[in-house]
Amino acid sequence: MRKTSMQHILIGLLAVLALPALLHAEPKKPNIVFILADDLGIGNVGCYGADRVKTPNIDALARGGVRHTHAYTAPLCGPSRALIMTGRYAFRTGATNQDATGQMKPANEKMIPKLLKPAGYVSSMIGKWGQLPLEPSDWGFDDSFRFKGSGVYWSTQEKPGRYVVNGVAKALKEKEYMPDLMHQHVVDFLRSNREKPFFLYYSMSHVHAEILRTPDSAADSKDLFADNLAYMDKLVGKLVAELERQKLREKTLIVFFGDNGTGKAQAKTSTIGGRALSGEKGSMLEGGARVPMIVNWPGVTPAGTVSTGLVDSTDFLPTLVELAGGKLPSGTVLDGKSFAWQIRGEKGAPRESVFIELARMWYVREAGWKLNEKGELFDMANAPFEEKLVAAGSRDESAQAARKRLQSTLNRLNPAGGILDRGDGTGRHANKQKKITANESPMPADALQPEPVWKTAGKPNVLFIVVDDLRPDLGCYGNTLIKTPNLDRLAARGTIFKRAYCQQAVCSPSRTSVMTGRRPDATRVWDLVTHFRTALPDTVTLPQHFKANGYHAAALGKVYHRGYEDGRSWSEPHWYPNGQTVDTDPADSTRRIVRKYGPGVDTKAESGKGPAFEVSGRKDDELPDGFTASEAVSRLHSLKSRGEPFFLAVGFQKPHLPFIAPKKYWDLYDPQIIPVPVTATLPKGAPAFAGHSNGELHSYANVPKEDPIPADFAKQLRHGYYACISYTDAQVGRLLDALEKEGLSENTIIVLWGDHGWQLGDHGLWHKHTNFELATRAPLLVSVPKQQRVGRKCEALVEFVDIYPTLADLCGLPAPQGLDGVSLKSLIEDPQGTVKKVAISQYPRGPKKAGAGPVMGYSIRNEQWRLTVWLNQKDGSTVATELYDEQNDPAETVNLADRPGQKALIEELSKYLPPVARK
Ligand SMILES: [Ca+2]
Ligand SMILES: [Ca+2]
Repeated sequence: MRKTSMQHILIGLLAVLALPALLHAEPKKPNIVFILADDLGIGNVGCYGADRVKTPNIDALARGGVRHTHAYTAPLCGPSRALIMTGRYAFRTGATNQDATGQMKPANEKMIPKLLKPAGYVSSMIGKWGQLPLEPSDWGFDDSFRFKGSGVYWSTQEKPGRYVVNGVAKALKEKEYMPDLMHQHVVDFLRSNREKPFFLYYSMSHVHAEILRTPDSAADSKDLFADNLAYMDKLVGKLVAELERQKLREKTLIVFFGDNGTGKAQAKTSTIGGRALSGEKGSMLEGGARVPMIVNWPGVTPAGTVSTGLVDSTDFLPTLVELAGGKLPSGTVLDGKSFAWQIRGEKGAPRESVFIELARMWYVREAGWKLNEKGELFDMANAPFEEKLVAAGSRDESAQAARKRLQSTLNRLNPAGGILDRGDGTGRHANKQKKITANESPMPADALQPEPVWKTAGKPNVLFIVVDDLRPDLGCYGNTLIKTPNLDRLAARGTIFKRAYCQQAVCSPSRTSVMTGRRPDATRVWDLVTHFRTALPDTVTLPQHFKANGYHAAALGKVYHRGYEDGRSWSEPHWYPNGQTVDTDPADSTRRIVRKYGPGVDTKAESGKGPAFEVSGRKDDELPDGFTASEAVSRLHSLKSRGEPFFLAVGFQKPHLPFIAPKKYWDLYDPQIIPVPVTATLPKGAPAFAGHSNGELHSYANVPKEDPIPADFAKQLRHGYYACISYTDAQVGRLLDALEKEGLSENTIIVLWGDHGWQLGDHGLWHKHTNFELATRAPLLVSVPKQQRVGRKCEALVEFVDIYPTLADLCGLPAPQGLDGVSLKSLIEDPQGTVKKVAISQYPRGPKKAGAGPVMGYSIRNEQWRLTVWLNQKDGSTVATELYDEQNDPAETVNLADRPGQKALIEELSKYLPPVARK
């Protein structure tokens, strides 16, 4: 029957009237119920096409809301939950593995409930809380019911079913089913908070192993896993029914999410359309990270839609905070991107890629491709069932374009520049047998070792290796592209000082500082033309101190800056790979030099007049560092038979310019996957003289004369730098092999350091010569025979002036007077400790560059900040100030010194400024 025109008018009028009313009725702040299922993959949910099971209640949520097909999170419980709760990636929070999540602190991280509280929300955490640290209340939850461990169901399980309700510890009684107790607490919470907006984080036991019978299981059940899925689904249904009963359903947003993919035991049989997924829980494959996700807010989310857009579990925090009308934390990097627009049924753009990290593995995934930390590209067209590795040299244009896009995303995120995993590489609990207490490092207990060498009789030898211009681009420092198996081998038997800083980022001042244990202002070596004996004629150098205490001290290759050798340091003339031996008159500080020549290799190509790089056709030993390694191997053999302890210093020249390495080391790298700098300009607001004009690089014959260095040439330089590091790594490997062969490993301390950092086009700069983080931070590895904690990364701030007192301490030599550093022995014993509050570096600039002065830039680095103050060396006045937030801006893109509110911080850090050194 045709409607009358009056009916039409009425309907139209009602619609007009109803529209604002509806808008008004629409709750501004939804209640939020976040259901997190444990180890539930997409192959376990009916509406995702799961073959094995029916999940009618979850499917009903999908029918009434949005089902997401491409939602991702970390493939293990703890790291995944950290992402959800903080909205930040693991390399920022440190939550890289199941134990490391425990290191997050409320001072550094804000979780969702804390951000919802100012918007008037009351929050409850019900269920599994592991492996998040502290109590839920420490992170902003007002109410909590938490159980210990995972997969807790019955009191008969091996692990006791303890749980804590708002601080009161309880034990699961016989016949009590933990999921039912949790549901009851959910009901209680809803009933008592129905008037306020609330956030309920419902972290289910299901369906984490151990898979046991449920209260509904038939006595002869053939598929307990299906029973558990059905019970979980039933609990979801009961929760929805309770919301309806409380008349809360229309005002409540439900998010249903899985914390990681299906566990290994169930993965093969959790098929979709008869096919198993690629990978499972804990893997870096689709089956690890791709999880079910349904969002349902009646009347708001467009019902029955399927979204194929990417969602990253860091997105929940900004999304929920936006919906709640809360405020996001400032001064911290959030990785999540709000999809609140999608929940409201509005237009918006989904994120372009997701980032997944576990242990030291990671990948970035976009719609059709994924690229991992090893530079492997996968075609994901047949995901989640198949992931096809694309050959490294593939000329397929879309693959090449994808590689470029994804690599640039990885470069921007720069996970290797953040907090790196210190676990065993699996991301799992490091040692299940070992009980971890709050004060203990959650690291594996090393095998019981005998007493460290410094506690035993006899003097250990010292192998002292210095590598020229080596920045911490090493595997053991978290660079996943570089191939440094031997340096990593050394690191695995020692301590990795992750935050070691040189005192001045150029050869002679830095080396002099290490060898004398004094800062550049004491040695007055700030350049390449001054000998430290000028200012400190009688100083006792590090090897000299060892020599005086019964050691045989010898030097091979570049240890001091070339031409500034020191005869008093060594027991024999200083050997160089070009066949020269150099001795200076030990009684005479004017450096009268005695030179002798023996057989050597040609080092002419090393001068600044040849090309900046060369793919060399020579063998390892036909280049200087290989020749030096051979000499060192034969010296170790002869030193062993001397019957006195030795201090053998070995200096390697590469990766100093020019980048000459045998071809096989170049062949280790596809130049396309070597990262480009995060930033190619000076920090915003930095004085121009904080940088330089790349003079050292331009001194090589084939280098374009203008800055910036063209991209293709820069790529070759970076390739050459990597090739040279791997070449030097191989030479270090020969020394380690020789120590073993000679039976010296058990009584030789090994120290390896790079003399300063290096800029590989970062800030538009090449080489060193600045006060920036990349120039001042350098590798420092110390290995002591029988040290108890090996392979540990020590995050404590240390300085190169500490090397001298450390070695003296480790070898039981008397502590020399007047050194500027401190012993790091305590950090070798306990890498979690600290020895100093700041590390200080410096760099001078002449009056021409600085425009006033000359000036000395002193750079103070503490845990988070780098303050650099440039002082006029004539009158001590401040010429410029730089302040960088190394935590939130590790690439140093913005000088914050002039920002309001930094005055107190600058004053605090300025307390560590030394008096300016007058020229
Ligand atoms: Ca899990
Ligand atoms: Ca150097």
